[in-house]
Amino acid sequence: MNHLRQQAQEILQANDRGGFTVPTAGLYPFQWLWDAGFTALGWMRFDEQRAWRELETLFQGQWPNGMLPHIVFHRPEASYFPGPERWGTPQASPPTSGITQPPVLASFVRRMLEGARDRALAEEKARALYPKLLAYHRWFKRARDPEDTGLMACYHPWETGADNSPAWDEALAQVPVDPDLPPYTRRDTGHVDPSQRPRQEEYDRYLSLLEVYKRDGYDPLRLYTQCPFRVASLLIDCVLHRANRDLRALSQRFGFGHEAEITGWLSRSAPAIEALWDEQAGLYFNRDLIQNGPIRVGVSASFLPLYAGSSSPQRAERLAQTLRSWAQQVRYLVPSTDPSSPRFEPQRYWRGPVWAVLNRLIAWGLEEYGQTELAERLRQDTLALVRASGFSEYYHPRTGAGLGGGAFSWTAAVFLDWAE
Ligand code: 2M8
Repeated sequence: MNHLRQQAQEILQANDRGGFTVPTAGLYPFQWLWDAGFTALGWMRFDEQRAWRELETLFQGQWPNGMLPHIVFHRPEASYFPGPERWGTPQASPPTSGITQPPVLASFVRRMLEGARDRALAEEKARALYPKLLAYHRWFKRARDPEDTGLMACYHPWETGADNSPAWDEALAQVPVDPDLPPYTRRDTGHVDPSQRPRQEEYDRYLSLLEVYKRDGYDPLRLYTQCPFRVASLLIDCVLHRANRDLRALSQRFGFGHEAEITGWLSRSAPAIEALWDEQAGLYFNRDLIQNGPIRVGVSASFLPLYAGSSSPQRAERLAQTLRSWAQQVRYLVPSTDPSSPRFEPQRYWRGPVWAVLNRLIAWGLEEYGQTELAERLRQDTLALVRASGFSEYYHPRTGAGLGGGAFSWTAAVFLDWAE
């Protein structure tokens, strides 16, 4: 295992661009929000100073309204599309995208603080990050849940982190392809076999949504009623619920005094997440906010209420049963889509492959509900995939083949954080 640890460290070092870590060279040459969070957990295992720096650099891209964008374009790079020109956001220095991503950061800052060897450094860094995290979470509540429903509106499949998940098929199909869509050339399929990437009709709609944002001046409240793609995503809502619990703990620890405000948010999000439960399916479903109904396809995020901590022990037990039934159909957990779904595609990105980061989040949840055997199974499966196929972006749940980009930062980071 030691040589793999060594290799994982070397991947982070090779992907380091001076203060930020690219997910992988070529395919993703900038800093991504939730990748930065996982990557910081990996850096913590061998260079704590550098781990904190990852997050500080990410927050250089925070918008004045508190929004933390999903990509920070620290310096120009032609190997990725869409770059800053296509996003056309008001944010210039550094340029950024105009949407967010699963807000793992407050939880990871707390975790980094609690596991730090250099306590003084960790206290100083976490205390300094706290107001920025609070501004980000306040933005979520204000901009994405103005009616106080407890669920956040997401405006793009990219925001959910699980871009081409079959959960978004119908909602995305309702997005009209812009008749004046400026021509573009995809770069992703030049790096990765197209059979492992989203389809062209999805990309046309991903890009059409950018034209909507630009026309609407990136006004979040206008988009709240006008955006042709609006979903409540378990990845955003469960990660945010957990992050708010951790933000509240940080507020208390440092004496910032925001506990009552954060408790108010939590008292709305917990029942709203639980309302996504489907008794017959034995898991949670995402929700289409335009059609106002559940999206009935099981995905790996369907287990995340365990990570949020909103589930009852009974529901947690039922979720564990559902996960065991998935395990009958694949060799490696957790496939990103229910393997019995007709939409399951075991090699295509978020439509079937296993992702180390999802395994990590789900396992945290399982552990907290006392499902230690299943949590250990997820850990062992993740380590086995790395041993068999290296540090890939994602893996085939039946063959274990490595898919997507290689020498991948968040896979290396999860390995460093999780291997003994
Ligand atoms: C993938 O998404 C980007 C867009 O954000 C892309 O395909 O261009 C997703 O897997 C996302 O969750 C991840 O953060 C990003 C970088 O690893 O790649």
